[in-house]
Amino acid sequence: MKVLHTSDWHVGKSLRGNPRIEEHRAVLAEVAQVAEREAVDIVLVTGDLFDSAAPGTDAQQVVWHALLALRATGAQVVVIGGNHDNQRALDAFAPVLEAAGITLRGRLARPDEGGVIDIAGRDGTPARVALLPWVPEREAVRSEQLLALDSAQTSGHYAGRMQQVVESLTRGFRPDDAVNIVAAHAMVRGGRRGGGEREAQTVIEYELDANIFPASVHYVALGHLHRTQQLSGATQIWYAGSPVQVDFGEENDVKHVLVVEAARGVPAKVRRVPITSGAQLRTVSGTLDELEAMAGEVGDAWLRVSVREKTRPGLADDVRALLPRAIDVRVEVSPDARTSGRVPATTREGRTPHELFELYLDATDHARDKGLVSLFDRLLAEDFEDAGV
Ligand SMILES: [Mn+2]
Repeated sequence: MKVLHTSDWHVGKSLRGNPRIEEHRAVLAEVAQVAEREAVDIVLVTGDLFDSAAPGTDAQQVVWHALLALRATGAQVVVIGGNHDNQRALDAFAPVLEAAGITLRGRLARPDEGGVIDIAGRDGTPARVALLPWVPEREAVRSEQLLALDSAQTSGHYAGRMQQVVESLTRGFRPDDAVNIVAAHAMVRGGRRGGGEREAQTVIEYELDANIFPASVHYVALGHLHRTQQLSGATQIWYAGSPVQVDFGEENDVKHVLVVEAARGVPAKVRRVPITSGAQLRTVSGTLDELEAMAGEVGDAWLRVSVREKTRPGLADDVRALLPRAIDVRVEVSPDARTSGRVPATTREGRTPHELFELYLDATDHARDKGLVSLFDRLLAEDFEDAGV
């Protein structure tokens, strides 16, 4: 039996106001091509389909279309909610997708109420999948306990409750009966962050131990962290990671989906399949001349640019004219300016504001821009007028 595991799409995510919807469309089409080519039996999408709890209509169109395209490959499609998703909204929509043969579980359900599902592969091989969507802390721990416990106790409590949840979901698993799978959106200890995850929900309070997944499970499909990675434990435990670089913390990551080959009674084999349709995120630095020379080579990458020039008005615009995909432009402060950034008091004595402003520009490595100095003079004069001086 073949399973394709993908996660953390974050559709609707924009970068400093630049929409990435077309990128997502291309990336998810590539994921569907992999599912088709590999003729997988099951596609698992382990949460954070959307970047926000109130996704725009274009983001919704891309996600529903992608799920239907995956289903059209002949695979069974199973989806759980992540912390970025509106988990209740996913559940409200689930019956519609169910009619299309797609299982969508926004929130945790009891094992006998949809928390564990049985699926047959193309050749009739049975699979049993336990679904563990993101569980917010307030739902795992009763509110009065949250109030009465300190952070360390609450942390243990969350992990303890989640361990009970996993035990209850996997109680019926027998390694020889079926291919047993857990699909979870969770922070599991030992995982390395990508950088684009929501900080508050990767903290220690939410950390689960990898040992809560029993050896009777053939494969644990995790979502939440954006870097593709395997965790050590009693079985195969993997984060698929996001199929696009979600944030600059992920700029050196290769993005993947995972193709898992599993059979009853033997350990699963996991293979990474790179997904390359997304634009790269890159950090570059240099003088304007050096940046101009890079323009051909950076292609369609989104850029964080550090420019090595004296600060002056319009510098960022000049960088964007050379590199239109520069979404973040910073001026690199030279070591000289950093150490001599202050004008000594003796030099300041007896100077006019105009002279002091010029000294400040020199000392902080700014160009002595005539326009800027005269703007300073004008503002200073206005200020005196307003004050009735
Ligand atoms: Mn997440």
